[in-house]
Amino acid sequence: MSNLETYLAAQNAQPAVADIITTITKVGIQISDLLKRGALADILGEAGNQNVQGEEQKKLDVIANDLLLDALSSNPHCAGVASEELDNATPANQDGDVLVLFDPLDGSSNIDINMAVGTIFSILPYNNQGHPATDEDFLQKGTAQLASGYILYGTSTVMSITLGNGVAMFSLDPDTKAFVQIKDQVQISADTKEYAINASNYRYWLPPMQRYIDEFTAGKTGVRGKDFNMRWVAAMVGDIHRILCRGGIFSYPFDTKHPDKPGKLRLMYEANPMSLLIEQAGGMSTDAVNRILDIEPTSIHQRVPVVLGAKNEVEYVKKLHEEV
Ligand code: AFP
Repeated sequence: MSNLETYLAAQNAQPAVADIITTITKVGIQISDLLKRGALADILGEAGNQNVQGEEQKKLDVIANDLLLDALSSNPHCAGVASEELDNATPANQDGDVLVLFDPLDGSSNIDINMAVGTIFSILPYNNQGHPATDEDFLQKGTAQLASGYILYGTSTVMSITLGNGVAMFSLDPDTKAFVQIKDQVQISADTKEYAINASNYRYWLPPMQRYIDEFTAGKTGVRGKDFNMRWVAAMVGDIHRILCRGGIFSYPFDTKHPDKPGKLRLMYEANPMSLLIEQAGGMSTDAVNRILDIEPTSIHQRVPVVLGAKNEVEYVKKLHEEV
């Protein structure tokens, strides 16, 4: 099995993209080691402050964010970083060729209960060399991404990446600290019997989404004529990894719970990088109607509804929403 470096070389990855991914994996190994020690490394619990989204930060949110920020800022290819945890983008080397966006620790509520969490990243071209990067430089559509991926800290540490030519999966060898390739050209089936959604929000959803899930729960006795299974990791990284491994559909749909927020997930740190992976694996990703990767961002912390995974299911959700 080849390792990450061999894969990046075989893909003819741009030097900047390859170097940035390597930097991110080095931090991923540090985070993975910290998580393994858990309470013994004093990384559990609250940090005692809120992030820009008004969410309580966990100690590990802050640690992971600082590790990534430090490592990427000193990478000469990196012109700037934007993090889910920081109010504004941080400029780095103004002659750098790429911008990096990340959710340092996705699924923070899982940290203290020893469940799966992850790091999500997205790499964009930098088009404003010679000037310090600003928030505006990051406002590029998902289609502009040069690469995206995630590192999942689960029972083992795995990483999925795409450079726009399919999805490859790697597993961290804890002895050699190398990411070893375990899958190439990952593909998602167009149909599925498994769905992921936080159904406690049912009453806040739009009628088409309520109807869609009603059809699932009716199982064999309903219009779909088959039984479905439900899984929810509460860390998007975990749900997307499951879908890349065995298929499925995931949604954090539009809801009226917080009228000022059209969805829970962040376009730039979660929806775009995951949508690129899902599309590259033959799946589909929408906000229920529109392709996520075509959304023109208006702010770096923008939120969007998300419906992604098995192509035929995502098409069906779109049809239900368009019929209304
Ligand atoms: P954090 O970004 O606070 O870690 O939240 C994780 C997440 O954005 C996403 O990874 C999950 O799918 C979703 O939230 C879980 O949301 P619920 O708390 O509503 O289950």
